[in-house]
Formats: sequence, C-alpha cells, structure tokens
Amino acid sequence: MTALLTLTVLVLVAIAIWQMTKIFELSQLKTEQATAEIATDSDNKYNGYLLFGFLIFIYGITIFSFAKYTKVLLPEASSAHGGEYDQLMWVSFAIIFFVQTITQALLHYFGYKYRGEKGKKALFFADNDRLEFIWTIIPVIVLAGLILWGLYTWTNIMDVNDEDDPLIVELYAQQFNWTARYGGEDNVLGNASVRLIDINRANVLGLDESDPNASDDIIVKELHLPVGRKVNFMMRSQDVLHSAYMPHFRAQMNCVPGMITQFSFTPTVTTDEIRLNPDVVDKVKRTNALRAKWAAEGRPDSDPWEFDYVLLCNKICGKSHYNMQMKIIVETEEEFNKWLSEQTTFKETVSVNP
Ligand SMILES: [Cu+2]
Repeated sequence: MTALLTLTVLVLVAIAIWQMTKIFELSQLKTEQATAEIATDSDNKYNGYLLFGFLIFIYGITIFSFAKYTKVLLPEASSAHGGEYDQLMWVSFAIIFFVQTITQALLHYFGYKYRGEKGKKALFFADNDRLEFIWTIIPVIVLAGLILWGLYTWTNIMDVNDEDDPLIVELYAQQFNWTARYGGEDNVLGNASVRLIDINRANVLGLDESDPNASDDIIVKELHLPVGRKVNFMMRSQDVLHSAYMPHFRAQMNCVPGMITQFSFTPTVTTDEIRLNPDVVDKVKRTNALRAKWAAEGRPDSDPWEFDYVLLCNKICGKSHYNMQMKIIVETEEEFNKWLSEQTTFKETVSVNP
C-alpha cells in the first residue's frame, strides 16, 4: 500500500513538472510556432461534440445508478418522525435533481453553440439588472424555503421532553460495543460516572451504588423497545467520540465523553412487521442468495440472514469501529414488559459479585 502511494506521488510530481515545462515552452514560442498551437475551427467543433458526449455520459450514469442502486436504500421509516424527515430529504433531492438536469444540458449546449469560430465575435452584456435579479431571487426563495422547513423539522425532531411518559433508556458507548440501561420499575436512571466503574464488582457502567434509583436499573446487551411508546435516549461515551446511529428510525446522535446527549423517538413498526415489508423481504432474499453462494464456496459467515433493526456507531472511533453494533428489537408492550421482567437488576448483579 505504501509502495503504491509513493508511486502515485512520484507519477503526479512527474506530471506536474512536465506541465510546467510545457507552459514555459509555450511562453517562449516564436510567432510562427505559436500560430500552429492555436485551436482551429475543426478543433473547436470536435471539442463541442466531446461536450455532448460528456453530457450523455452523466445522464446515462444517473439513469443507471437509479435503476441499479435504488433498491439498496433504506426501507420506509419505522419511527413517528421518520416520514417528515424523509419527505424533507426527498423534496431537497428532487429540487437538486431537477435543477442540475436542466443546467447541465444548458451548460453543455451553449458550450457547443458558442464555440470558437473564425470571424465570429462574442456578444455580451456588461451587466443586466433584470437577469441578475431573476437568478438571485429564485435561489433565495427556494433556499430560504428549504432552510425554514429544515429548521422547523429539526426543532420538532430535537425537542426532547418528558411529555407522554417516555421510556428512559441509556445508550452507553465504548470501544467497540454498546450497552443499554433501563431505569427499571421507577423508569429513572441512577447516577453514573466513569470514575465509579468497578470491573471486579461487575459495575461496568460506573453506577453509583449509593443512589437508590440505581439499584433497580437493568443493564443489557440487546435493545428492546415497545412499539408506539416514546423513548428518550440518554447517550454516554466512556472513551472517544462515538455516534449512536439507528438508520431505520432516522435517528443519530453523537456520544461524547464527559457529557450526556439526548435523542427521542417513537418506534412505529415492530421487528415482526418490518420483516414483511416488501423492500426488506427483497433485501433479505438478495443477501441470502449471495450467502448461499458463499456457503457453497465454504466461506465463513455465510449462514442465512434474518433482518433485524440495528444500532450502529457512525463515528470512526478506532480499529473495530465497523463492527460496533447492537441488535434492536421492537415488540408489543406485553412482549417488552415480559422481556424486561426476565432481566436481572443492577442490585442483583453487584450483590452476586461482592
Ligand atoms: Cu464507535
């Protein structure tokens, strides 16, 4: 790899030197030689056609990408705010796509139409107030609209409050895994600090044992969420910057050492339901076809895959960042309560680890 990089640098330096000598030569040319270097009408025409060729290329690659890669996009959002978020993104995409399609065509067409020709003189406006007004006011209106809508959506999504009896969950990040903590019976998280971590007593999250709210806290390695109930996440990090990313719920928040960050959303689709979503069914089918091929070749990690929501780390936090993830299961309120009642509390864990 280092050899390849060194080689690339050397080649680039050589090209730079070559280009510089060429510029130097050009500046030294005698009049007769200089005329030979000026583009002729046929050169300009040829370059004009090349512009058209490039235009067809970028349109072609756009259509190809849409046809081939649309299926790798995320399925419909599984959270209450997700629809609003997606709508904002798709409207922004549509505007950008529309404007870029038209401006690219105009740019390349005029590049061809007004190519250099002997005897042809360019007509230009030194200034034109009306034109400048038009091409200033349209982007101003469109961008102001998008920004205001974006700010409104952002404020709505980021409004973390205690209304509607939210479930309180802590997401604890460390190189390279996630741990979740529930408030237990009282739904209140006990105080915690990295300074109180005591591995010998299995106090992995540094909970304050003298805080009565901590004793019924439940620490788990699989995130279960009840469908339809608002969840307030409190994020902590033990070591470096991490980012709690739950793509299917359109949620992401940085986890910063020394502070608690928050995010809140309401899951709307259970794991069982999302597995029946046509996009997900298709994705699972494609993945498992690939895995079957791998299995036939005797490659590892080729067991059939079943879709699950995931919590991923979205900050490059070190060597095993790519594999820093936790399974999320969205289930009915009854299933969730049953699962929660089967987990051990913090008090039980520390008392068996004196
Ligand atoms: Cu990380």
